[in-house]
Amino acid sequence: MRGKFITFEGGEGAGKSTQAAMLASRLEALGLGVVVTREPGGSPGAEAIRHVLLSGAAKPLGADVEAMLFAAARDDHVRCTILPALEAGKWVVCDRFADSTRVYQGALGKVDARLIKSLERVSIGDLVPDLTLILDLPVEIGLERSKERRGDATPDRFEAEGADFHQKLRDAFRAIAADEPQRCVIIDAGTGKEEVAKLIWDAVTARLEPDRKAAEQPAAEQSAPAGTIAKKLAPEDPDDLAEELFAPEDSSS
Ligand code: T5A
Repeated sequence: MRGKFITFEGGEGAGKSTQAAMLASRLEALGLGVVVTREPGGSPGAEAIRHVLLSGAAKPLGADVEAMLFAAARDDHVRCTILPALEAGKWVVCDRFADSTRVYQGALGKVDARLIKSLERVSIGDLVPDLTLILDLPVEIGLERSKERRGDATPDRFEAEGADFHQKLRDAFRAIAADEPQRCVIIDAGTGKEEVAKLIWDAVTARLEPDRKAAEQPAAEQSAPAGTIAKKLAPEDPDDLAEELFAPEDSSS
């Protein structure tokens, strides 16, 4: 039985990584096999492209080229990580996906909609998330959270943009949710982690019935094999998600 594909979207500091980890733990507790992943990144090739994009190295090349690089990363991620996991019956929980390109490069970067569409067709084909959770909160709260988490580190390519940019991001994500209500649910992410997690769980259970799917799943699929990324997470420390999942490989080996 094919797994389900859930994506998290929203602005900076909305709590996507935190909630992706919390949701994965909850799905795993039902006995479902779960893979948590992220974009840009989520596969070795895509992680290499992530560095180019978030360092700002590609910014001088323009928004079209950045959109192509996000699509190249997505192509590798879909082929190497997402599709194999779904075909193995696992649930894939992904921190950002194609809506981020529509919003950051399309709505904000003014990349032509036809190019965005073509890149989507090449990189994801007919893969559409079963559910997209759009974490929505006032811009100033999200930026404050990002700042706190970053500490003394330099803001990345997109965190460094101004408040007006982030407000437009918020509006663009809300517009996608309004256009595609069958796929997207807006989640009020401005409250505490547990309250947000409850809203998310309510949406996931209403739309995807994980309890029923876990009961139907063959026993062989129920315990995810080693390598399921979410297995590495302790439910109480979702903030360590990125560090745990995507630590750079040892270049000496
Ligand atoms: N991008 C990405 C594009 O331009 N195009 C694309 O196609 C794609 C895929 C990715 C960047 O790339 C851009 C968008 C991004 O700018 P990233 O480092 O992966 O960069 O950054 P983000 O996805 O923006 O992730 P962030 O880490 O900034 O935000 P999250 O994941 O939404 O937030 P999270 O969970 O890390 O939480 C941030 C802090 O807030 C706290 C957490 O503990 C953490 O400290 N927090 C809360 N505090 C209070 N209450 C809550 N409810 C909280 N939830 C979390």
